Parts: sequence; C-alpha cells; structure tokens
Amino acid sequence: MSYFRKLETKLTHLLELLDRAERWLIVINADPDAMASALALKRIMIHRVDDVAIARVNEITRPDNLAMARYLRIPMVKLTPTLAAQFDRFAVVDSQPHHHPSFKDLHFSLVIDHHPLSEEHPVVADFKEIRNDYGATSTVMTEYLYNLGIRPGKLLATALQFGIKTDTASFERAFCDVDMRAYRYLSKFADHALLSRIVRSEFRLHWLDYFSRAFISMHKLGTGQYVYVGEVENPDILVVIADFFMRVHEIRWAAVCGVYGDTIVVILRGDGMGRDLGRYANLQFGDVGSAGGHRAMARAEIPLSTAEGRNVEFFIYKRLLAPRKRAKVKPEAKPDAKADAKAVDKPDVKPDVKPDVKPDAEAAPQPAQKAPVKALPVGTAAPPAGAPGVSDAPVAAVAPDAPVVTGAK
Ligand SMILES: [Mn+2]
Repeated sequence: MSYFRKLETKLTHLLELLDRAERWLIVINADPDAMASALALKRIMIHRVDDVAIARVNEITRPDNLAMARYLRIPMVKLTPTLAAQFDRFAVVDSQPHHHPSFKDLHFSLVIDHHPLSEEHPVVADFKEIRNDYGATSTVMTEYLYNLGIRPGKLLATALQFGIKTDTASFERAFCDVDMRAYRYLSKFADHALLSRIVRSEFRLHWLDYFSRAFISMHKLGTGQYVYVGEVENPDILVVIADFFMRVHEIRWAAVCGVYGDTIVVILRGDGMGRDLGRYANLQFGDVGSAGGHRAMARAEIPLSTAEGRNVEFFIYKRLLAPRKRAKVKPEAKPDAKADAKAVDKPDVKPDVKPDVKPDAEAAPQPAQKAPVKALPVGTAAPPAGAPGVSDAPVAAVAPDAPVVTGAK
C-alpha cells in the first residue's frame, strides 16, 4: 500500500542540489509546522552535505512551542548576519522569502511551503515546492521522508504530527486527505505521551497573575461573562483568557477587557452560534474606537481618554450592557478595522486560512438589554501599575507566534 504520491523526479532534483562540500542553513519563522519541517529537512540533508543547521528569525514564547522545542530537542539558533556568513546555502520551509523582513537579505536555494503564492512576490529558487492545497508543510516533508525511504525517528515523527495538528487546528481547519494520511502514518513512529505533554503546555506561570485577576472580576452578561483584567503588559494575554473562558461549558461568550498603555482593549470570543460578536462589538464601541470582527471572535480598541478618568471596568461594563441601535453608530466607525484580529490573536494563522465566519441571515445583534445593571463588587477596580502581576519589563512587539505575553518576569 502506498500512502503518498510518488516523488522520484522531484526528489532526484532535490538530492542533486545537495553537495557534500556545502554548508546549509535552514531558516524558519519558528512555529510548530516550521520547526517540524526544518527538522525533517535537516534529517534529509544531514548525511548529504557538509553541515546543516536550523536558524529562527523570531523569539519563541508560546508555551506549547517552547515545550515542543524542549521535549523534541529541536536544535535552533537565532539568525544573525554573523551566523549566516558561515553558510553556503539557505533553505526556508513553511514560509516564502517575502514573508519576513529577516529573510530579505538571504538568497534561498530551496523553498518548501504551503502558503498561497503571491503574484507580486514569485518564489525563485533552485528547488521549490509550494503546496497551497496542503494543510501543513509537515505533510509535504512526511511525503519526502517516505519517498526517500527514511523512517522518521520518535522525536521527528512527533514533531511532524504536532506540526500537522497545529496548522489544521486538529483537523478543524482546512486540510486535505494527504494531511490525514501523513498524520496516521506518523502515528506509527510518534510518542503519543510526549505529544500530549506538548499539547497540554498551554499556559505560563506568570500568566496566572492575570487569571487570578480575571476570576475575581467576572460579571455575568446574559449567557456570557464580562471579565476585567486591568493593566496588561501585552494585550495577547486577554486573548488567552478569553479562549480559556470559552472552555467553560456554561459560558456562551466572553468579553475580556484590559488596559494596554493608553488603550482599552476588549477581546470577545463566542461559540459562533449565539450573538454575532463582530456586530455587537461594533454597535457597542464603534462610536468611540475601532471595533469589529467575526461572529465568534471580535475586538474593540478604545482610547483610554474616552473613559475620562472614570473606572474603566465599569465604563466598559455599562457599554456592553447598553442597548444600541445601528442608527446611532457614527458613519466613521470602522466595522472591520480589526476584522483580521485573528491574524493577531491566533497562533499559526496563515494567509490561506479562511475565517470561520458562516453566513447567517439571522446575524442581528442582541444587545443585552435585559441584563440588570448591577453595582460592581467592591474591590474590583483596576490594580495600580506596579501591582503584583504588572511587570515593569519593556513591552515587546507582538511575536509572530502570538498569543503570547512577552517580557516575562
Ligand atoms: Mn504551516
């Protein structure tokens, strides 16, 4: 039985490119699919070239990605010009040369990816394989290993499984038949306990400060919950908390609010079946900031000055409760200002991933008019800056593998 397509010609071309006198550097924007694909390519190259190493252009901060790198012993160094100067040839997997500014200075001889090709940035390389129809580059790499007769070791097989699992969101996102076949094939060699250990590395210790703040400032809003976290060093933690609340059976949707610098950020997550959160966000906040998104995930960003010194927790709570009609929304409201919030919020979201918005004629928002306005419990005001959990560390840019909280203590 053959699991995969026959790749003889393709792989002959690949092997012809590998010269025993040359040193190769595999460059990645490290996420699970990229790390696994790099590991597989390294395995293919290792006895065929003088040396091969993996370099990443980003910091890894997501706990599951850190766990993957640690438990699967993925050897990686940070890409620097000094490092690059020590290599003769460059490969990039799970990305294309125009995807990251750090790739720009390198000439890539090999590109293997599954993101859509861009007309503006055609990929030029001695060897290229762009499988837009595949859910993961790890699938392509599994086909290569299979065709080359290389049986993946335990760590490599586990890495490739995690790459496929992540990029297809455990086969809940777009995937094709061969992704599934590759996953099944790899499961013969992978370590299942190790995989679940990685999958279950979901949180980081210093995030728990934010969780404890969230748990003491929960306010029921109909079938949902409004949660106030206070000042955050990175708004991505709000996404982590909102996703966490969506795992609670009784909670149909959650609005998680925090203050990031001089901006109030509200992250909304829902089960996709109830209210349209993108429209809700726009109705409640479109007049004072940028607000919008999809049915199940939305975001609002409001200048802190809008609260005019009022208690931010209560200010947002009242806004979430207020019945609003579309007519009241000012025309300058930007409904889709953050429609691509997903690209910021979610890990591993690639250009080929379609938003999970389902057309729904009954998408009319249902502002929570009926929920009674309750006085907020005492002691739920925003913790002052410098309070436990509010790090003084400089705020780092959002890492490509967001959601993350960087500048960890
Ligand atoms: Mn990928």
